[in-house]
This record gives sequence, structure tokens and C-alpha cells, in this order.
Amino acid sequence: SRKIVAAAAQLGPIARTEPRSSAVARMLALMEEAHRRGARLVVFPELALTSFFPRWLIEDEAALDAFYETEMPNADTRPLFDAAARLGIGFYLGFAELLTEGGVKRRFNASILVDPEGRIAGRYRKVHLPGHYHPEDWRRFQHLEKRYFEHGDLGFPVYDFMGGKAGMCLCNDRRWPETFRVLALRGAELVMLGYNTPQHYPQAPEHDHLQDFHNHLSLQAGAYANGCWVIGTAKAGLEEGCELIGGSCIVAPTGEIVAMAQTRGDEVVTAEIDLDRCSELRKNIFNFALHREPGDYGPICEG
Ligand code: CDT
Repeated sequence: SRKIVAAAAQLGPIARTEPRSSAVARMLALMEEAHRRGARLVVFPELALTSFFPRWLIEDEAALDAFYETEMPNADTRPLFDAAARLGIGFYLGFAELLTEGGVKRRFNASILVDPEGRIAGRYRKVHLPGHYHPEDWRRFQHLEKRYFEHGDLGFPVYDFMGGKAGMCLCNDRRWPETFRVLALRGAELVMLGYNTPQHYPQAPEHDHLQDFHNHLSLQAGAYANGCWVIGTAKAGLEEGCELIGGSCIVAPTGEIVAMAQTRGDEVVTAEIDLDRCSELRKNIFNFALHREPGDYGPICEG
């Protein structure tokens, strides 16, 4: 069958001092709840194992490194992989990745896809890094993703996963239509993403009341214009004094939200997703082969 019960497993805030073991225990509880509801796939947030550390300038290298994973799975995350295999549930997980290549450290805002046997089935490294490189004194919270992460070097890969084709992205990527379009052109029927989105947008505070709207606008437009399912999962709530939006949801290829979180805490939302429904769009209004006009889209690929 091409029907899967899927879950967005929203996390409430993670304190700066909260150990990974605690975050993982919370995620395991959400996975168990998703399993009770029949889910076979769970989507966790971006940087799900720690507090959203790009909000702080961290100059001590060891203190910064402590927010990254150098291997996956590792001792802290192994229980998630074991639970996946035990429960027969695949999952998406966002985390900070640290590699050392030729003595040089490389840092990515990353996600993985783990199959229901507990094996890594796909990887992604965030392409659209928001924020700034240099700390800015006028901000209450920094947004130093450009300092702490390299531009993702994997592009937007699509993986054969649980009987369909699945792609990933991370937070700010969802605001860019190109993200969904490239994934859909590669056949993605399901796009999974995690996000950490502050309620307050310092450069344009007049948009603060629009943060939930812009989140759903992006997810729903991405789903509809590409005829794919989208699962977006927040890290939400008041994290170290910074309020993060919630609104984790599952969006059908029609652009309709079919399940949505009601809180800004740890919460599971589930829905049955039928991958065959993508054809309602992809064989009709968004039949790419029949109706796309790439010859007129040149500026999209110019720098
Ligand atoms: N994590 C992430 O990408 N957050 C951004 C915040 C706004 S830009 C400073 C987002 O697009 O939601």
C-alpha cells in the first residue's frame, strides 16, 4: 500500500544545559505515542538534540563543538535508532554535524532519514542558511547560522523510502520555492523538514504577528505547487528566553493542512498520507512534462 500513517513530533523548548539524553528521552516518548496511533514515520525538528545555539556567540571552540554530533548514530542517539527498528518506524532527525577532513573541521546544519529497520537511508545538509556571520550588538538574540554552518554540499537529494520518493530540507529552505521544485522535479512525493522559527523577527518586527502565517503559507504553497506531501515539525515555545513558533503540521498535495499541533510543547500530530494522491496534481494542473516552461525560467538559475 502507498498509505502511511505519519507523525510530526513537535518538541517544546530545550534548555542550553539540557543533556542530549533528556532530549532523546522526550523524542522516544513521542515516538511511542506515534506508534500507538499507528504511525510508521516520525518527523522531528531541526537541531532537535540541543537548544538552538546559533542565537548565541560562542567563541570557545570546545564549547561550540559540544553542540555538534561527530558520528551518527552515537551513544546519545542510538536509542532512537533502536526504537525505530523495534517499533518499525522510520524517522527524520535534524542535528548539527561536525566532520574533520584532512585536519579541517566542517560544520553543517544537517538531517538524516532513518528507515524502519533503524538504518540511515538519506542525508541532507541545509542549503539556505539564514541570519548573519558577525555578531550584531543591537540584537537580543543572534542568528549566527552563517557563522556556525557551511552551505550544504549535497544539493537536494531524493531517496527511495518506504514505498515512495522522499526529500528533506531544513527550516529557512521552506521559504524558497526552488527547494520544493527541485525536490519535486526529482520525483519527491513527500518532503520532510524541521524548523526553529522565532516569533520575533528583529529586522521587520511588524511581521511578528505573521510568523505562523508565513510558515504555513510556505509549507502549503510548496505542497500544492509541486503536488507533494509536506511534513513540517517545529521546535517550539519559550527556549532560553526566545519564543519559537509551533504550528507543526502535515500538508496534503492539495495544500490543505490535514493535521496541526495545538500547543507549543512536546506534541505528536498524525495523519494518514496516501502517496498516490500526488498524482491528483502531478497528472493534472502541475503535470510538469506537459505544462512547465523551463525555457522562460532562465533568471532562476543565474547568480
Ligand atoms: N532556523 C531557521 O532557519 N530559522 C529562520 C529564522 C528566520 S531568519 C533569521 C526561518 O526561516 O524560520
